[in-house]
Amino acid sequence: MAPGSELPPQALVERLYRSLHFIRHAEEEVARIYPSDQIKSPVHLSIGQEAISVGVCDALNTDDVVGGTYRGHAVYLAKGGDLNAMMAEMYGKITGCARGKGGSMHLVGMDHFVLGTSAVVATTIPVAVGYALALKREGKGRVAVTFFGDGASEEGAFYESLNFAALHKLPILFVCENNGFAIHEPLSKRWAAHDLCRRVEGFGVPATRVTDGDIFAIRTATAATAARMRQGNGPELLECMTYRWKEHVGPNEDFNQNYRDAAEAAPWIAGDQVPRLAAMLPTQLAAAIEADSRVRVADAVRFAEESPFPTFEELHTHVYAL
Ligand SMILES: Cc1ncc(C[n+]2csc(CCOP(=O)(O)OP(=O)(O)O)c2C)c(N)n1
Repeated sequence: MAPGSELPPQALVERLYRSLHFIRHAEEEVARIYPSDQIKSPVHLSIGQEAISVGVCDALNTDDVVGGTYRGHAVYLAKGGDLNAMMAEMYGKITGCARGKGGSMHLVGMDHFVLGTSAVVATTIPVAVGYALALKREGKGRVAVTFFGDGASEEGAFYESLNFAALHKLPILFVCENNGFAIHEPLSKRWAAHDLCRRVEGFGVPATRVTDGDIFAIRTATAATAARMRQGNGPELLECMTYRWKEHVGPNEDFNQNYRDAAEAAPWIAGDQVPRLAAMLPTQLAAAIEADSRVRVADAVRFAEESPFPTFEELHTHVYAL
């Protein structure tokens, strides 16, 4: 928030904090449980990046559509995806959102308009663009949002999607979660030109950058862009600078891996939106929200533990859609 700007209303802070804390705590529990080998799939944690999903999804309508990536826990939950089904999916249980066949990287929740996610970088971008085409034809003013990383923005599928969406004025918001790394490769070794927004504007797609992870700025930018898209103005891009706190895949820190160091993370940790929002709320209210998250996450872990594995016959079901 700009200095001197008005404090946001408490109801908004409360809603954002409820979602942020819930997602942070759910992923911290995933990280804690992971070494026990009960979670049967690799996990790409969003810890440190959650404010993007929460800020964007809070500005959307319930029936707007979002698509994410293998680092998709935060988007899935921020849009209202069911934590029980997500946790069970990671445990490989039949009650999982993909019937235990997809794991952490293949979350789906169409009850809440969450498109399926995928392990293959950038592949979900054109899928969301296709959905945006359907929404435009439907004509009810709904919008689609596709979340992806800076690495995905290097793929041809991204540029083809931008061009197609711009040409057909599709109601899709491209949200780049720019955490500066594709696995261990920093942007400095990958991009000749560092201004993603300018590159995207060359396709006729207006672009906005949020540099500091401010959840209110992300939400405000999304609300403005969604309003323009609902009026038929075509796609836009939001580039959110952010930082991944954990290793690329797995529950640990990796500042000893010689590709980045903890000093780089320090300003992002200092600007963490979770304690920032907690400090804006009355202490008792923040504590009640945190207690509620803990109960919901503990319930989901129990649900996953107690659910059965798929039977052998399940191997042959839901493999192809005919
Ligand atoms: C098409 C494709 N190429 C390469 C990979 C291997 N790979 C997995 S994650 C990843 C990095 C992607 O980085 P980014 O898009 O910035 O997302 P982040 O992991 O930082 O969220 C790569 C190269 C893949 N899964 N799919």
